[in-house]
Amino acid sequence: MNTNKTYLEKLKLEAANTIENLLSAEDIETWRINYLGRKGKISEFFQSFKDMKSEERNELGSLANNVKKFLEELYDSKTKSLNKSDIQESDFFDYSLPGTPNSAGSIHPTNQMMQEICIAFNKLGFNIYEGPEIESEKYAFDKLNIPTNHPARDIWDTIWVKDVGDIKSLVLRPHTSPMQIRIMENNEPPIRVVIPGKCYRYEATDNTHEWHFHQIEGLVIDKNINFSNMKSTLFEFARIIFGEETKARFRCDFFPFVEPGAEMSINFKENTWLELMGAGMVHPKVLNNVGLDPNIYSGFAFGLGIERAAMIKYGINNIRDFYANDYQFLKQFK
Ligand code: FA5
Repeated sequence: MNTNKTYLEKLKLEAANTIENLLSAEDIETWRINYLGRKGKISEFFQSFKDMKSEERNELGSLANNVKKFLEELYDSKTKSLNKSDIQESDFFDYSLPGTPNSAGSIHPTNQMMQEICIAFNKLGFNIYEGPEIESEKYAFDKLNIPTNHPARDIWDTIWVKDVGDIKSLVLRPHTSPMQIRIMENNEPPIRVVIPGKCYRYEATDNTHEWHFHQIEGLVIDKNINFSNMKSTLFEFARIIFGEETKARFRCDFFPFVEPGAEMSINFKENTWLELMGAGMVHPKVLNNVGLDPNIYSGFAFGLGIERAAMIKYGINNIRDFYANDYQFLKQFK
């Protein structure tokens, strides 16, 4: 081995040139082992001293120590600059990468169901109306043949709105049926309408009951409308929404504003029946209350739960899922 100064200068130059082009931590470590490691070139150089005269050894030793120190400093500064550029690399934005799409919002499943039901009834010849969520007692109960102190008022656990200026007896509507009256007061038969909207009840929640939920009211008034017209319309609606094979059943029920009254349930999830709506032939007293002659006109009305329809359609067991704002639940309806 050449142990003279020239060799040492060459070694220093070669090491400095090599490290300059290294980019990875692994390559720099290999460089360190190669030049500064226990069996590296600087160590080898020191090993070769043992055969030298002491004068020459002192001189070259001092030179070799300087080179070693120089290479160690090179190594330190290269490692530091590599760490810095690592950070910069991770900060670097690659514009060629595919973007992450923004997660756009979507229509709430209740509103999707509401739209679907409105479209179905629209195809069956119904017009769509909307009405106020705060109602007067007159429309929510009195004109629907439910006078004050009538026990039937207990069916609708009502949330009363107090002290709105001078107007008393306002309620958050417990059902959409007040709109039957408003429509009949303002339109001549034939009438064929549906009215979707939000309802509020002062009642405990469970899997099929919420304290606020949505209904769609339906009303048909004309000459010669009978119970069969109602059944066939509602069966047809059920087939459109839930499929051709849908099983629906009618059972007697009581509502003061219809006679006879019924409830319609739909079969879902292997022999489970869920009540979807109340319905019936509009009561002659209600027709009288809006100035229609029950001897000329007849009609049917119904009020169906929109969340209940979605529960049946999508096999949802708990109505409270609709209001929990759980993203995992909601994103299924995108
Ligand atoms: C009524 O509200 C009547 N106005 C319906 C009606 C209209 C009958 C026209 C006759 C003629 P009921 O309280 O049963 O009836 O409610 C009707 C439907 O709304 C129920 O079948 C159910 O689908 C839904 N519903 C009622 N209460 C709740 C509740 N707390 N949470 C969720 N859905 C409900």
